[in-house]
Amino acid sequence: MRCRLLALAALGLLGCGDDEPSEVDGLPVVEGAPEIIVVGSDYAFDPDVLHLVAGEPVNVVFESSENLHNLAVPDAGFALPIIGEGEVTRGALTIDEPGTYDFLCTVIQHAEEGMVGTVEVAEPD
Ligand SMILES: [Cu+2]
Repeated sequence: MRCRLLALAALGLLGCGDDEPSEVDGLPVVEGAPEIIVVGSDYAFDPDVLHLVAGEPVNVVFESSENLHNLAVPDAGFALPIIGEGEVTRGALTIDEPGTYDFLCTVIQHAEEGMVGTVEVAEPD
């Protein structure tokens, strides 16, 4: 796609198209850990079940496809920043105890509207 605002884009004033989400500083990531990509929208997560192995980090990559959202696992002390449409943020999530954990969007009323999911943490082999 051609971009008529290339000069402005080059100055960093405007994005050029919407092919690449813009990165927002998140949490530290673990080099080489598997990635789980989760997309937040009004008002759902896709996927809404994340599979981890106890003690093994995954890099959670969270994108917003519309409006302001984040992804938090309160019982793991994990919360990515709230991002806007077309943005992406990431951070490593490690949970040491096998079990089932809730994740949610912490923007007011979003969890109530359906932005909830489950982290399934399996026993290591
Ligand atoms: Cu939300």
